[in-house]
Amino acid sequence: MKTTVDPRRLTVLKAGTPGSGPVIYWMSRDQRVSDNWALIHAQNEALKKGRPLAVAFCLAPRFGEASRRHYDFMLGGLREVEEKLRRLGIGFFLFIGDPAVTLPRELTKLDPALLVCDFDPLREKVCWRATVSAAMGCPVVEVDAHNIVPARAASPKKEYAAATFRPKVNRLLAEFLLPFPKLKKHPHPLVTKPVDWEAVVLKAAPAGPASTCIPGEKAAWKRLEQFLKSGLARYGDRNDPSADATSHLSPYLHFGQISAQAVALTVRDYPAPTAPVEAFLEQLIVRRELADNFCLYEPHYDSFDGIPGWAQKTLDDHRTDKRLYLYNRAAWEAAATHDELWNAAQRELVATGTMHGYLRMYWAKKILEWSATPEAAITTAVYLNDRYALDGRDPNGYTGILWSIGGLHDRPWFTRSVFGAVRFMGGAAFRNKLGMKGFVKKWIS
Ligand code: FO1
Repeated sequence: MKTTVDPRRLTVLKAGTPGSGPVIYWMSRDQRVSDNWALIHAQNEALKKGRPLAVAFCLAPRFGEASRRHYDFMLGGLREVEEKLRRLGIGFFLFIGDPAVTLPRELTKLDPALLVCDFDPLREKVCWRATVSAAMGCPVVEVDAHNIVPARAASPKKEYAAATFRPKVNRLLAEFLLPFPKLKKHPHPLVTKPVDWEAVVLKAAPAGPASTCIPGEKAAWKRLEQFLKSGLARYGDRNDPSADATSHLSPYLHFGQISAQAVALTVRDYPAPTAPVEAFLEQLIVRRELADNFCLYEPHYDSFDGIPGWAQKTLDDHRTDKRLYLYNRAAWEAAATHDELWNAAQRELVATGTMHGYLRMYWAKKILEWSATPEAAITTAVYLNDRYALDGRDPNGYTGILWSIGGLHDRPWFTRSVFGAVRFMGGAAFRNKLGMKGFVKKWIS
């Protein structure tokens, strides 16, 4: 069993001079104790140096459009992290404030021997890591704990489609899709003050509706077991929103409460027909890692400038086409359109923080069809997804929206009004799905 972390997962952010204190893992994207390469690497280094080990999480009171439900879900998972770490003799610090300011101040006090951070291609995180590593005196190493094939190893450049990316990932899969080493009880225990979670929620979490999904590693694995038993075999029906054949794992994957690698190993070894297993692994591995590839190499990953050239041109050519309906952000947010299927999807999103994957495409494509410009459509879709979706503010979300509205990772189709050659999706795709009437009735009545 390989216990060291593959060097292709590591990026040195700062050479630095080791301090006299513990090794610290600044946890951010991968908020779990099990199956976490960043934590495994931090423990390996702490054992080598004979030092204590601690995890630090910095709670940013504002993170994009995130609301109460996101903080509830995230903090619920972090409580479990603190408990599991305590049983392993690993410390846990929860800091509150802007990470770029709070972490240098608080971490310097601990004089770390090494600072480990996890990989995240989004610009806020890139900026946090750059500021923190510049401010720290100790060595700083980034570990890609989110992807099975590390993003930087999968490809050195922006890929244009799954077709060009898939072979690069598959070629490396055998070296990376391996079981995780177990964390050890740390021989140099560090006992930290228990976090007063009630105070944290009151002090830091923004207002808004509470979370409806049960958070944390345990709940994530329960969800996976349910999916294996009742959804996986029917994954072929995943595009039928009423079939309920999807995994519902995306909020847990987004907050890193379960490892995609651990999910992939579990699904791959589960006795189920090959076709749905392959289809699920394609989404979990190729599509998800393609989203990180896109956000890592495309700075405009959430705007019109990030979509392919052919799509920018075709949308420009159809900029003056007449829009049969025109809605502004307030109307979209209030689900006050003429289309009751769209309204039902938006109401489900606002009420539960989730929306069925296939409906998401329809939802985004209608925003293109009935917004004044493609730029406004992207801004609206990003805002609504980040504000309400539990798995918003994620590379998957930005890539999904640009796929729907701007043909990202897709190809030109038959030209039509407003869309140009961007793939169209009409209501007919759903009308004949038996469950849709019930879905609309549920959310519109
Ligand atoms: N990461 C942090 O390190 N600190 C935070 O306070 C924080 C808040 C947060 C709220 C909503 C959300 O969707 C994500 C949030 N994240 C936070 C980042 C998250 O851990 C993920 O890394 C990214 O959103 C996905 O790349």
